[in-house]
Amino acid sequence: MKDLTKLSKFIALILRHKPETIGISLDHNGWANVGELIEGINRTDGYSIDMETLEEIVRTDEKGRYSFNDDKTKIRANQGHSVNVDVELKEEIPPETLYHGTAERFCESIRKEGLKPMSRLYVHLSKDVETAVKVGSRHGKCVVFKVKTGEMSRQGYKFWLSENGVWLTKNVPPIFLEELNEKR
Ligand code: HQG
Repeated sequence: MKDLTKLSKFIALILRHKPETIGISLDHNGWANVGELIEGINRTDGYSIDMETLEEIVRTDEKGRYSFNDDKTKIRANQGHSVNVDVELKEEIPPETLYHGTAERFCESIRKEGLKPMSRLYVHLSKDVETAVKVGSRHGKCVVFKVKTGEMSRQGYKFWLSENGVWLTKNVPPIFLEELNEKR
């Protein structure tokens, strides 16, 4: 099997954070031109891609990170951006509880300031503890916070659900957070 992980990570970097790495830009809605993306990647040392491989990456990505437009002339990341684009997220009422996995070393600051988007546009929340553990473990020893999203929503905080099922919000004040680690 082809190892598409390296290419997929590079595409995430381009479509979420640094399109300029390959000399392209994203439009207002986060779309990149597919032809430009393929040419740009092929101009980069150590990377090569064709349309078939790009389609395979989009189709098989385990988190559904990317979408094509209808005629596959454009591609974008569904969430996770640091560049300021509007991916036309759907505002939705969240479930009563969502989860956020993070690293132990961030907890003191999170207890004080709540959850902030940091380098991204939104705070990312997971629908179950298992997913939150995976997300948090990317950063170090994992701690999971339970987020009282129902209460937040009733108080007027907005939530969006990305095309690939990630819950997003702008910030979570500490009063809506409850640490779960000691209970697991
Ligand atoms: C932490 C992955 C200190 C926050 C995942 C996190 C996700 C604070 C880190 C998506 C803080 C930012 C996003 C505060 C938040 N003080 N630290 N006040 N507030 N933090 O990677 O949520 O594989 O930007 O807890 O699956 O870990 O890329 O966010 O640990 O859905 O598709 O600051 O990325 O998806 O880290 O992950 P990140 P995240 P992909």
